[in-house]
Amino acid sequence: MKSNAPGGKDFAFEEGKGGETHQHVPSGGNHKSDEAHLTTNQGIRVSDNQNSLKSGARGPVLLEDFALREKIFHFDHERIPERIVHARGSAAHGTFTCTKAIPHLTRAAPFQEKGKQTPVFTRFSTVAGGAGSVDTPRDVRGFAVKFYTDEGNWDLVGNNIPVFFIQDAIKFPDLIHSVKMEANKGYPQAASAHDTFWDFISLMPETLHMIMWAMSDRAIPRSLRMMEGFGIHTFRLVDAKGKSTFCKFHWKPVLGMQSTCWDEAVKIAGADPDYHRRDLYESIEAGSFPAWDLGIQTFDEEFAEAQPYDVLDSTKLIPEEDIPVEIIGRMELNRNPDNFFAETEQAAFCPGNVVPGIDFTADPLLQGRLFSYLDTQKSRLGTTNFYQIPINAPKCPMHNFNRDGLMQTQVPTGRANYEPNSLAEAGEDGGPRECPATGFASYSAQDVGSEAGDRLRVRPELFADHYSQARMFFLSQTENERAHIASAIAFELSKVMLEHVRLRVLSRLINIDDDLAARVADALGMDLPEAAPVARERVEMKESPALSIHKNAKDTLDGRSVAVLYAENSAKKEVEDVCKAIEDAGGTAVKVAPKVGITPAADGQLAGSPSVLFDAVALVLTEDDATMLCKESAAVQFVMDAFGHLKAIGATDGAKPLMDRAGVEADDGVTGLGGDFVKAAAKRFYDREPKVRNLA
Ligand code: HDE
Repeated sequence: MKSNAPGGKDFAFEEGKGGETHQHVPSGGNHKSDEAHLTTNQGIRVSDNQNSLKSGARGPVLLEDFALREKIFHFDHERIPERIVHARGSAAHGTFTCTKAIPHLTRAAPFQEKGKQTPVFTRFSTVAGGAGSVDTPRDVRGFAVKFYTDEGNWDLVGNNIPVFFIQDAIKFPDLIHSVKMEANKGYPQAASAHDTFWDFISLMPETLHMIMWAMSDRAIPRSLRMMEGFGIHTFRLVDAKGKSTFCKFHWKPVLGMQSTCWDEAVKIAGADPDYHRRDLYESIEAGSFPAWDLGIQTFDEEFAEAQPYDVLDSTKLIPEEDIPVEIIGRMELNRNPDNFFAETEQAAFCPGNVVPGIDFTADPLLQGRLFSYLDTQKSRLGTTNFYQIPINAPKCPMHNFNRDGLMQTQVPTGRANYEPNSLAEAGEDGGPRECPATGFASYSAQDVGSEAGDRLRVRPELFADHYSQARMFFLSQTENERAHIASAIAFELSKVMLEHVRLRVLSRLINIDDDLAARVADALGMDLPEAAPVARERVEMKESPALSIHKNAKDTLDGRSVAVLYAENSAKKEVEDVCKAIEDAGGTAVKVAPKVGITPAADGQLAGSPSVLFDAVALVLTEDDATMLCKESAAVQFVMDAFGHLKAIGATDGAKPLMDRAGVEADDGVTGLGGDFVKAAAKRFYDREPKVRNLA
């Protein structure tokens, strides 16, 4: 009998009973506990989970089969609407530990004592793609943290870029409509390189600062563990006496920042669409817990008033060189969700969830978000009771008189469902009661520069400066990083079929930097148009080295993985030695060979393990094997890509034919297999870039 089940048993037929008309009782009742019994949702034990109930062996299926009906009915309704943005995401549980108490700034529970721990749940996401899209498109990444504090849930719902595209929430639906797949075509998926996005961008110059970031390497991170996070808006910290301090939140990755090359990101999308999700999951399973330091930039009204930008404008940042980031804690993600749907998918983040000690400002983007997230959860999760889903429920006591509603899972007892009441059943004082002394009290003063006034649909004056910070960002990058921005814009615009849109973008780029505009125009083969008129003159801002990834890169093998390519004739010891050296230096060695079953056994087969999935490669090959692999395109591409993506290549002498075939040229990143290689593997070789890419 043909087998289709683990252990060689075919569950659809009962063996030894000689005929398909018999009902089958699977696995022979050897389960002891009640939990082992498969039941319906009503708790009725299921006798056969392989065959529906039929009238005769070949007869019609009977409608009375409630086990079948229930199973299919439930399956049919398994999906819920995906998030309108940030649909594709990966999350983990963890702990936030306060490393520097700041009670002088805020009474927020997580920051009261050094060493204080607060559980968190953190979800990372791409923005534009659907839930099933790939992990590595050019896109902003969401960075949302739910702190289950002693005084309620605080959601810090940020991104990996410190500024946003728009200044006012009223433009958000327009922005998202423009970037999502085009309304008539249903494509492109998870890509900003198309007409409608750039049409919108070119008509809305306030987007240009963030465009510089989105076209930079920030938007193609190597790993979720290697990117920064930002709360973006200016928030308020409020101390126990009610004193308020403005605050911007920052997350700094302990592994350092790192990005991929664009060509690499594109290839990863095919080789492993789950690249970031897998990396997050596997690192936690391996006990190598991703971590970020939480930092704050704090300032007062006097500072705010003195800046050439408005601190309530989410398209502007505060340079770290002006207000240094003060580290106050560390978040470690140390537990994967048990169930993706129940936790990651149902997690409902709301920027409106703040706790005593944290408050909002009048940033018009933030204010709009306060409505949107609550509203969207109702649409996604179907009920106002979504806060009762375990991942969303606070871990501190929660009592109120909100009642009933769809999918109510709590069973409040007694008659007292209003406040005040004087029924003894609800506690001696008829509680729960409001708590003026310790409850959340909104900060009462106005924000800097804002005054009660006429009802106007206008923006503050400084919001009209769209170019100063875009220029500051561009000029703060290294030469290579600037070239990446120019090529990314040229690439995106090359996918824009409307010439007038391309021209309009170019006319705006001139206002950021002449050289940038000229490079993009040249890459497109277009003439530069006149500069677009500006709403407000640019001011020259100092460069901010903190904005560059390359200037702040950390050379480390921590969290990085190195492929060791070998073949049938490779010396086993050489393979094992290089793997050990990599592991000793804190990296992960992954053995790759044309055949997985050779000795030592490989972790991955060459064709399915391209070098784009690794941070560096070691080639442990004999000359014969290397010559044989010259005829294997996967092997040639493996080496060519490692070189083209600026990775270290450590090689035996025998690997030379393959390296020659792949066009590898000597440089500091091309080494033997000793200590030099392990050192080189901890970084990328940007000096090599002009050899493999046009940086003009
Ligand atoms: Fe969001 N955003 N957003 N956003 N956003 C959502 O809420 C919205 C904005 C961000 O992992 C939605 O639960 C508006 C800025 C993240 O579940 C929705 C505006 C920042 C996530 C929504 C913004 C973000 C979302 C969709 C302009 C960075 C994923 C699903 C006023 C500070 C959270 C959902 C997760 C998700 C609305 C702008 C970050 C529709 C109206 C600025 C990380 O409510």
